[in-house]
Amino acid sequence: MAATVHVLNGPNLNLLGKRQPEIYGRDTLADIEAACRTLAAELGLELVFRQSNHEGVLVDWIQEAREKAQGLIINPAGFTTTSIAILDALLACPIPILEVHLSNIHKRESFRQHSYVSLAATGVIAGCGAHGYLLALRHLARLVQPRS
Ligand code: CA2
Repeated sequence: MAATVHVLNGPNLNLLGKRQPEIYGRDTLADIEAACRTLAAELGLELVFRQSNHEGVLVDWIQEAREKAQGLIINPAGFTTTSIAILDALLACPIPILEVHLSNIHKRESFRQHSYVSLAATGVIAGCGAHGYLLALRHLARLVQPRS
């Protein structure tokens, strides 16, 4: 059976492509989803791709991933630096977790540079734009479908 990867996106990422392209690029979230779907099909992965502006909804989806997914990609956006609830949900989720940021958060304001989510992440990709999601998918494919 194909492994399933859930991709979760946090607050304001629904605005991608409409504002601040110099920081976040010109791709919309729908463009990123389409690229992820194409690559997931190539890699033989099932994909669930979601965005919410609400912390509790993201916690519910992480708990759902715990039951239904073999790998998780999360761009927690503004909750990266604030949400212990999201961190706790991720710590209770025993599957590989890749944290993705479009921008290089380490090159930006100091308040963006600390991530609670990184404490639960298997790996972190930042500063590769929309391509970061594809890098994360490729890496998860190696983790969830190890070659013998
Ligand atoms: O670089 C990233 O992916 C971030 O997670 C994006 C978050 C930001 O708070 C993090 O520090 C880094 C912001 C997402 C909001 O994206 C917008 C896109 C277009 C217009 C307005 C916001």
